Amino acid sequence: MNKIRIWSWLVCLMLPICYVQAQDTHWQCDIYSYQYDMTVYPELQLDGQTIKASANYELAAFCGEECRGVATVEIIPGTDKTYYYLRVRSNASEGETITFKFYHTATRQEVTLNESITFESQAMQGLPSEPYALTGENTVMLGDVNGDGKITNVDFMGMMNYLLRRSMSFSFLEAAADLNSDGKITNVDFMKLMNILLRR
Ligand SMILES: [Ca+2]
Ligand SMILES: [Ca+2]
Repeated sequence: MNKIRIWSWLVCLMLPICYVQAQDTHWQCDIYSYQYDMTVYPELQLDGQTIKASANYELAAFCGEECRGVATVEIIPGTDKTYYYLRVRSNASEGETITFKFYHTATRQEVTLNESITFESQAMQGLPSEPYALTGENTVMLGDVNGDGKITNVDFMGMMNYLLRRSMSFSFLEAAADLNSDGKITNVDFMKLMNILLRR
């Protein structure tokens, strides 16, 4: 009896957690609706530059318009290196065409990537050490942290205020501020932005 009670409690506790996790991502895939899966270790390359795997860029797999998997961001133990891990689902053991998109959390844009693969149950595309490149165009103008389509002194002040943790009058686009695409906003990005403005 006690065991049943403990399990009931655990289930009650777990349900809200599962619900919250499902809401955390832009796209969702009902993994229990599919019989087969394959694994992709993708790497996002925008305008020829590798983007560090992070929650700022959500990667997902599609068959037509149906989401077939959302990548998680994994960390290589003992390092600050991250990689995407994507389980792709299907109800056909092979043959479906799988395409990919990324969602940019700062600008809320969905962008379709250039590559597609053919689904094959239990297959693996790429490795954490040798990821499969998914290429596309960056929709963010790096340095344009207020998102008005130009790089001006307003962006410079915005960047400075962000680094000094001061408040500002516009919503700060973190992805546009990461000018060296290392997933962090630091003085290095600030110097890069300053160089862009000084070159004008
Ligand atoms: Ca701007
Ligand atoms: Ca950076």
